[in-house]
Amino acid sequence: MNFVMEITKNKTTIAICGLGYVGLPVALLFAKAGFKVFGVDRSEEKIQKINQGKNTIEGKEPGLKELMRAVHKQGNFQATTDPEVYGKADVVIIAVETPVEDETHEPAYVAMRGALSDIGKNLKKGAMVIVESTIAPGTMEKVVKPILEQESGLMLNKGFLLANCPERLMPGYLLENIQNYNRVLGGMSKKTTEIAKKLYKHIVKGDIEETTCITAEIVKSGENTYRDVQIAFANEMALLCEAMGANIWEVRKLINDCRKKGETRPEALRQMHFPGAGVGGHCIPKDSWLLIYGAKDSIEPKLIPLARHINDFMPRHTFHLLKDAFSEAGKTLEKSKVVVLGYAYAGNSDDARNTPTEPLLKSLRRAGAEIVVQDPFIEDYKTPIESALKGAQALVLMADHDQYKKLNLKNVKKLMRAKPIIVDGRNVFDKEKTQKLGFIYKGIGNI
Ligand code: SAJ
Repeated sequence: MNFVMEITKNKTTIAICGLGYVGLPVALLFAKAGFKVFGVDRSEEKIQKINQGKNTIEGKEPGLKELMRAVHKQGNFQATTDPEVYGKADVVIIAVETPVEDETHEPAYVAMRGALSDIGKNLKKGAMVIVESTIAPGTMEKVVKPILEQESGLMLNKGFLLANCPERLMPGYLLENIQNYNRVLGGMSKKTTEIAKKLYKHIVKGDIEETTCITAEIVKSGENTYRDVQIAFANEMALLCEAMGANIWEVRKLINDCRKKGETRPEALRQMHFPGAGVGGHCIPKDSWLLIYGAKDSIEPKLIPLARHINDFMPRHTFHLLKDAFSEAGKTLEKSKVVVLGYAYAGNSDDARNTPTEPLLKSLRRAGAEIVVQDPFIEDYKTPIESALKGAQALVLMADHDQYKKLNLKNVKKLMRAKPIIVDGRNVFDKEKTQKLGFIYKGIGNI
């Protein structure tokens, strides 16, 4: 079997399955490097825009528009909805979404299974398939391999090669991340890993760390689980500080400073993360569930699901702080105007996937508040901040956009009703200063 052993620009054809915030930049970088690249996506509208050289990724992505234009000029990248192009590819890279079910937290592989079926049906003998999507450990063995074998009639490592090279992208830094971050690469055979490494070396300047498939799957979901658990620790410390009358931000600084001087063992350092009004985004809330799903028949982890519940509790806790502030002000939440600053899941982002603001809004609606959401990055919520705040009894800060950090609180107070309330979900305002101005201030971990 003549496998795709030689990765050469003028010979190797690449097909990218899924032209989202992962697949499109990867396709463009391989095309820029000189490969013939096909991009496959289900959205006809997206395909048309891409084939006109238009960037379809939302938000500020340094260099992406220029790369799009350059590749469009080169003419070696074609987008299509037609899965038959997989039959022309020596390498197929899968970059489709892998969400988890809301209730069961099990992987929802609808897009992945559809992609694998399309690819399998058209797969060229001797081709290599690489999965970049974040998947539960064991998915390559139990889902990817069987579907490809069944649909293609080829056997793994006899008729096609298979590898996992998880993406490590952050919206806003896509091209920088792909080119500079280290990558973990796990092939289903040593040979596959070697060949795939040669391919990625054309677009990745960072280290490409070779390992097994299962290890690559665990590393990707594990590195985000690590972050979720760290954030949960910071959140629980914030709740403890509220209960004991301390300021989490002073506590956090003093803890993180505890070994800075002269410590040579990084593992001895403390790096408490930031407590806040919740954990949103496209990966942190789901990757923990993907990780533990991989071992669901063997063990039931305790810490990781608990960390998820602590982080998911924080929007509710933010609502509790608001209720406490209303009692202190002697006002009722019902029918009072409450302004929520920030719908995006993170500061200076226009991404609202799994935003913690949504569960907060649910609590506010249930309490009968008159709600105004303001967010300079989100189309539906671009109300000018002054008109949003006019006549408000309370503001709840949920995303630390730069615009909110520049707010003149003296003016804010003039706009709001008597005994104005600030609930600070991201430590943007100074508690003492806001209290001096006459606000009732409640910050996460600093009340
Ligand atoms: N958050 C906290 N406290 C923290 C850090 C984050 O409450 O200390 C909250 C944020 O407000 C947000 C959510 O968690 O709601 C996620 O924030 P994030 O900074 O983790 O941003 P993401 O979701 O874009 O995570 C990505 C991840 N990158 C990849 O999956 C390739 C993650 O691994 C990175 O560590 C993270 O970016 C990053 O460093 O910014």
